[in-house]
Amino acid sequence: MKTIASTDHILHFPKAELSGGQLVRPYECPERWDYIVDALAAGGFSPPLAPEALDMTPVAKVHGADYLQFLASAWSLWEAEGYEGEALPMVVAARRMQQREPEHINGKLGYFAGATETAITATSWQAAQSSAACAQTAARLLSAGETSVFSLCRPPGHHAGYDLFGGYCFLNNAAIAAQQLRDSGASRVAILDIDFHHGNGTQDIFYERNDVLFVSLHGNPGHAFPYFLGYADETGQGEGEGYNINHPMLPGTTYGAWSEALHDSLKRIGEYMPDALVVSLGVDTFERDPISFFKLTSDDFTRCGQRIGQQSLPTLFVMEGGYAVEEIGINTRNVLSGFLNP
Ligand code: 5XA
Ligand code: ZN
Repeated sequence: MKTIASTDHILHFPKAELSGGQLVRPYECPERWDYIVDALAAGGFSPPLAPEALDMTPVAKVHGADYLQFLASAWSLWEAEGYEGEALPMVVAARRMQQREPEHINGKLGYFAGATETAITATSWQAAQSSAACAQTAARLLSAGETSVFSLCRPPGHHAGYDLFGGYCFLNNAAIAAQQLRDSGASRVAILDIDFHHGNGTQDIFYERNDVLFVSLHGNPGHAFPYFLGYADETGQGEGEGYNINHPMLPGTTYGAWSEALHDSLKRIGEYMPDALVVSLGVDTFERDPISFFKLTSDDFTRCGQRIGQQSLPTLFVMEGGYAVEEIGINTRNVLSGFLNP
């Protein structure tokens, strides 16, 4: 299995994340990438390949033009105000307020924010584009005949909606990969999101489409980020009705219950008969993850990978979350090794 990764990931490393009422060192930190690269090398995986240049065509099909313009210009607008810190949203476009993009950067940040913990730095946009390029290159390889590819994306993507950033995400890498696969001839693409957090951005992007099936296993939004999306009764809309499936689960969920949801998800994916599967791979379901509440063990990740491998579908893994940094490498490798040895 080839890995696509960009050293540009280091360009996104905010000093601060707003968490628990404090500015803390971000959980989503560059060492996560290093631990994964090292674990893959130790496991005999081939060295990562750099991505090709990002083609914005599929990006512009899953994100709004105003949003992309905001991401590209946010830092210079912030800097022009003379602010010394990193760009953080401090307001939200709440219920019964205007959904209209303001001119001032503080207004723009609030308008496009899906959450307030995620800072934008001078080089975040470059890192986000390179991360998306990894997913796109991996999708191209899959279309060209590779049976599986791992896209080591950082920053992650599954909370990035059509016109929303947050949850450490700017561009939705999995959605861009799925769109790239569609544009390269796949009739149907399934996205299986096994990150602890609901992939609200991915759901948002494909909610009214039936050419991309979205299935997510995640912490119940009544108890877990992103809090406002991810319930089981969100099933899609219009042509997309029946093509959005959520499996929210409660605190303390272990592999037994989780794997039943995985089994159901893969059954539905099998019935959909996709030409390709994109897996939003987060390992923050791990029992010692600092910001999550599922109880999967490192061995469970191998079982999970094996179960996905049994589908025998062309599969693209896109890295999402996982914050038990010292174990992120082994847990990620276990999923990929399990997949290769189903
Ligand atoms: O999958 N998403 C994450 O791991 C980010 C959660 C951000 C919580 N503030
Ligand atoms: Zn997550």
